[in-house]
Amino acid sequence: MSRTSYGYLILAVFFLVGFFLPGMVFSRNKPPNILVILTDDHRWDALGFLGHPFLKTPNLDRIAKEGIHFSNAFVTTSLCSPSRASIFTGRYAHNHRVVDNYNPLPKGLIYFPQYLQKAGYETAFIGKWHMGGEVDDPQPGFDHWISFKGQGVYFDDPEQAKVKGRYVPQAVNDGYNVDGKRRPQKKYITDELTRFALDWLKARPPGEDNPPWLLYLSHKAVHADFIPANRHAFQYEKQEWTAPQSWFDNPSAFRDVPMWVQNQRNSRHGVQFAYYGDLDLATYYRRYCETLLAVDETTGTLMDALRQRGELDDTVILYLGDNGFLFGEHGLIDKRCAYEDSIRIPMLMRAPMFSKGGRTIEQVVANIDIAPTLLDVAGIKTPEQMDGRSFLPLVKGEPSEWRDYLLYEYYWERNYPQTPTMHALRGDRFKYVRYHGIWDVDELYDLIADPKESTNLINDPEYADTVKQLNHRLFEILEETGGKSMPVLNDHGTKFLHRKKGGTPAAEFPDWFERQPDSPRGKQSKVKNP
Ligand SMILES: [Ca+2]
Repeated sequence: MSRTSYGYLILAVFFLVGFFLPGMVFSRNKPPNILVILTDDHRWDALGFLGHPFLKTPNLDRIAKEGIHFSNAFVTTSLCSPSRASIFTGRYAHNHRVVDNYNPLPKGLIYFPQYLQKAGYETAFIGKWHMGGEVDDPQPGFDHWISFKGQGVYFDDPEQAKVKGRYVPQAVNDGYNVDGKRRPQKKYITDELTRFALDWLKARPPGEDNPPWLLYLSHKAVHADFIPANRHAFQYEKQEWTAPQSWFDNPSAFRDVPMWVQNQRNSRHGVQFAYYGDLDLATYYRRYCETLLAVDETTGTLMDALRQRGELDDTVILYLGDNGFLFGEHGLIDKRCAYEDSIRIPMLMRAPMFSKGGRTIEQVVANIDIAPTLLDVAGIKTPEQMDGRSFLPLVKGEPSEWRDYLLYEYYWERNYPQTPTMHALRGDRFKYVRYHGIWDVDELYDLIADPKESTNLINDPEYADTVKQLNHRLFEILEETGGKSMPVLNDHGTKFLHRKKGGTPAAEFPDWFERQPDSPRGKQSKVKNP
């Protein structure tokens, strides 16, 4: 070979390496795509594979079968906006300061998709944002944006629905904000949001050389008022539902129930005056399950689309709820409190590149861990300001020390004055709840012996040391995470402070709050605080 020929060969090799190698190296190191499906108020136990008496969720069951079920997944604040803010920022509510569903978003929040974007991911947000009141403008971290104001509506025209709902605060019917432009809502919302998600995927041809993507699909479903797709309406009409037992039905089965809980029974968030109406909880629960069916179906549609694109096994799918929902437990409805059905969420992950399927992870994981985990999936270190931690090592089955207790917090809202400010610790066995600014009974439960939280051990001498230790641990975690300064926001929105006339009267103080007066003191004693 002549010198010139060698020269051409070397040039050709350089050309090939220069032209193709970066692409090839990129494809070998290409991190997985990420599909997040968030539902609103989906209870942890509204899943077919957990043995639900009538609800069928074959597609969610499939994620569990081919992936991982997190059987102890929780939120750190059980309310839409604060929980969403924790998911996006990886921070506790006392740090991100989004503590109600009304006030404007604090400046300077950093959302985890911003880091993914910087790392080369293409990102899309589709669905319910619901932070900062009625904000639906494009937010940082997303190349593509479709959202709606506040809670949104299931149908643009309520007459399209077979099931009719009641008025829901903040239900604004103003169509979609699509990358800054208003577009009308045309279909049932769960179907339409899924269609938007499929359209976005369609515009990104699958392929090794294309950037990885994050698709964050955030459903309006299954938030109250529950309005199923017409094809699912009344499907569960004949199903039996048994109301959970509360202290009111069987006082002897409960011990030391806080007065605020007894009082909330007769309030907008209690079974006696639920949403100020005459709500039949059995019917309400059936509608809830029917509304979930479209979420399950469309999750299947998305998984099928990924399979057809050849991307299913290159994509991490994370399905989760933003908080739980009470259907009569403790005499309450809705959320906010620290009881299990309020704070526990469904969480499923399909990640075949990291783990085999059919596993259950029992460690206590939370919404604040989502951002660190998804960044870890993309090979990005957890940013310093985040309070949560990546549970990817648990997914990979790597030995990993995990947290002993998760901090829960809820800050009193003037709009819903029946639920007090509270901090709680949730561990594998014990839950300790400390109320703030209210003259009432704290709580301690042994969740292994008493999963329904009926026997409050807070005043049990046998558990006095446990209470003391957990109180100490609570303040340690508050100190470590900057949680000793509480957010106070401006008053905003309607005050739902009413009680039902002729309903359950105010609760009485427990006997153990009563004591004898001090014995009279001698003349020498000084009265410091007369
Ligand atoms: Ca919610």
